[in-house]
Amino acid sequence: MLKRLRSATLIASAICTSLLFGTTGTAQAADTPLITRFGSGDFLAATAWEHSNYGGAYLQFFSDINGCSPTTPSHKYDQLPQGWNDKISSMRIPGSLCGGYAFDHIKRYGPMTRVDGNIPAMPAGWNDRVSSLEVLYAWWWPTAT
Ligand SMILES: [Ca+2]
Repeated sequence: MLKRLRSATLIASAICTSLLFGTTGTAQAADTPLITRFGSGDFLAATAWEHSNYGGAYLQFFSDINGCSPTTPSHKYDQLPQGWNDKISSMRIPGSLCGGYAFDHIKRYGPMTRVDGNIPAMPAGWNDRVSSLEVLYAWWWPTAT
């Protein structure tokens, strides 16, 4: 009986080990998938990367609203998906009429920095700092307080 229990434990631990190696071998860290789609809608408002020069895992911000204009609401992201807080190192804001404001804190609060077009490296002091984002008509200021 004891012998049987031992072998059952061995088999169970072998299965656990292979499962562990299986997941870590095929994906990146479990909390950071390579591509994360965030927000509803079909329109891409921004993309952010884990590393500078658009490297590593990336996060796509989707929106129900197409582009930016003085008459359309801005694209607001009050927080980032799990694993992305204080992690962004490069960004792209598509559309010449769109401008981005990246904030230090959630709910578009605290210090902010402007991010327009292609940003292969975040502005000085902003690497691994962004916690929320607003993309809006490039000539407007954000609505955050
Ligand atoms: Ca932050």
